[in-house]
Amino acid sequence: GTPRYSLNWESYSDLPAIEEFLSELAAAYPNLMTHSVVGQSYEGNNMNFVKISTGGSGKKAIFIDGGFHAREWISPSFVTWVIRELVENYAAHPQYVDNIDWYIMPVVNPDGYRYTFSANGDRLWRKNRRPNVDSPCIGTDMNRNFDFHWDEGGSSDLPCAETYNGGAAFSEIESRIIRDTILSIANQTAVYLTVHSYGQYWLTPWGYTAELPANYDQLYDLAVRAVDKLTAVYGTQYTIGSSTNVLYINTGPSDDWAMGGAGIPYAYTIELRDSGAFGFELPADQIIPNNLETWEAIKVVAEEVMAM
Ligand code: ING
Ligand code: ZN
Repeated sequence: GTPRYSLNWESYSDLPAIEEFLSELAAAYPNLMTHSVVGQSYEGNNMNFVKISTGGSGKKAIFIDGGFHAREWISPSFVTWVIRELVENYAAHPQYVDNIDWYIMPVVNPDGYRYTFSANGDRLWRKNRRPNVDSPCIGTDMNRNFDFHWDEGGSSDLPCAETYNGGAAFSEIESRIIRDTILSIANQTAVYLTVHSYGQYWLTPWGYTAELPANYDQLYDLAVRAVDKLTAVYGTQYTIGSSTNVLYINTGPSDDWAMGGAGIPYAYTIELRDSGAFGFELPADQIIPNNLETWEAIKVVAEEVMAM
């Protein structure tokens, strides 16, 4: 039938359309989904938070965020797809919501995201939008702003840099809201997923060292099984490994903090399509294929959490 809301995943949606989708879906499915606002960004945009649950206590949880980097439009587009799949398509696979609580923040850098949609903005903006003191340059890289081995390499102390670390850990209101939201459910959460683009990587911690986490074998094994199901859909190839070993040293990213700071057992950074042909400007006709294949991987993660 005709969707009640404005998202159709045939094009990319700005924050107001995403918020309308969240409100209308939560209103239509109050027994499955709650939508709340857990704070405001620097510019006063909402930090949206979704809980998908059938209630009860003692369930494990999966936390997912999207939109850390403004220009990575496929990220919120995929994360909203996961919400729709769990809620509107609940009856097709009720076990994922009956047995797991899902906590989801689809757009954690709303100021940056809106800036990439603005006629006066910049489609390729990465950081948030808070002006820096004593600098003409705006913004901090929120994925270098988390307090676990913060500023130990692979980030910049220069406000004009794309990987500016903010000058202090958790200097940014958006980072602090993400932190506090995760900490409020951390003891329940088995897996932290942060969704970026591009490159087709399924990354584990650590970013601060080439050494591997103590549970790397389990992290890697689950990633292999998830990516196998992803690849089976259209043949899309992903590279799996720790972010230092696959990409580069980086300190202050959210996945390192989720494991090392918040104590969540499994954390991954997923870098969605593509492998560079279009990069951040992934054509809209790839949204649905990207989302269909990546949802297969999420189901593997959910099955694993159900078996924990
Ligand atoms: N890439 C990530 C970045 O923040 C990354 C790479 C992955 C860093 C995992 C840290 C941890 O630089 C993109 N595309 O943002
Ligand atoms: Zn990113």
